[in-house]
Amino acid sequence: MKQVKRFKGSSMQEAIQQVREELGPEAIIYQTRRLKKRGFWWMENQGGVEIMAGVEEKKPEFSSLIKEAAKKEVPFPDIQEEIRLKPAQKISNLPPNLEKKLLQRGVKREILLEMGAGLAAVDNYGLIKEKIQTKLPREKQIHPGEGFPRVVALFGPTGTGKTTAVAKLAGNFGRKRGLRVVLLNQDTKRLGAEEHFDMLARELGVESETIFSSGELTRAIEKYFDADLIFLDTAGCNPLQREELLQMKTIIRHDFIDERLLVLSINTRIEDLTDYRERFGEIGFSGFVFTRLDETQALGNIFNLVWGREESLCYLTSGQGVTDDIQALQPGKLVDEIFQ
Ligand SMILES: Nc1nc2c(ncn2[C@@H]2O[C@H](COP(=O)(O)OP(=O)(O)OP(=O)(O)O)[C@@H](O)[C@H]2O)c(=O)[nH]1
Ligand SMILES: [Mg+2]
Repeated sequence: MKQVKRFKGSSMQEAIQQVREELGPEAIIYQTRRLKKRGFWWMENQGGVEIMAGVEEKKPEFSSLIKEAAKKEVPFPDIQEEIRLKPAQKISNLPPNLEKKLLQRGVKREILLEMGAGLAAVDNYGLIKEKIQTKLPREKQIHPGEGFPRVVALFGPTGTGKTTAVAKLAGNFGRKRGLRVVLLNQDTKRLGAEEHFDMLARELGVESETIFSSGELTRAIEKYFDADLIFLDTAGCNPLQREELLQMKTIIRHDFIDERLLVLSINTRIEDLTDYRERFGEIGFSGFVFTRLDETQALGNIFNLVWGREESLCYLTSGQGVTDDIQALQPGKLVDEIFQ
């Protein structure tokens, strides 16, 4: 350890000798300095020397450290035990196992808090399920018009499965239930969209038409006034482009449209999904179609998007097939699925 010593009035030789007497013959002199005589005579500073000296601490040899360590048996910490003993970082009032499952399925923390808020400590799983269900949309189907066709438009970001969902709905109401269904297509933007649409309609055995303006939409709806259902497929819309959103609004807000369904692919980042919901919300919609349920475990995104909201229609698709894999959301089943 180094230390600095001052020797007033001493010569350098005297001071070094004194250091060696104090610290022993192995003392190392690191630095020396002569102190100048300064100040007035009554001040004590009479010059001298300042020495920085010290004795090197002997470090034990590395090999002896190892030998020493080998003598002591120090067990590794039991990590599993630590994890188990860590205080549970619970977020909500929900039972810990259920909360863990919901988190794993992607339910957001704020929704968990709300889910837990209405629960009592004595609630069993049955009661919890019932309470959660009340905040989800009730099972509701698109119903055909009476005397007039019911017009249902699907819209949303590009590639989310709008055309596929329109075909699935047409297949369900047309071929399966024997209703008169007409398909309208507003997508003239994407290459081959019209041909693809016509081909789907032929395959499903329903009439179809492409429209280029809201005036044409009016005329088409009037033309098929005796149909039960008209499904309108729209071009993919980037909600971050204000212009595109406004153009979509002029079509979607058409007076003759009864239901406006926002089509979202459920395996999208929840931040983007929430953002889309808000941006397309400016246009206004009455329900959702969530697609690609077959490609994700993150059913929690459905909870995140519909929890406590008013839109009541909600369809789920789970495959590329055009005639199957679409059903109305059944809140009981969704909760069962997520509780499993
Ligand atoms: N796995 C799976 N694939 C789907 C589902 N729905 C649609 N797809 C597929 O997603 C792709 C895009 O589907 P489209 O129906 O063309 O999507 P879109 O929203 O009409 O696309 P744009 O008109 O270009 O905006 C196709 O390959 C579909 O087969 C689904 O529920 N599950
Ligand atoms: Mg399409």
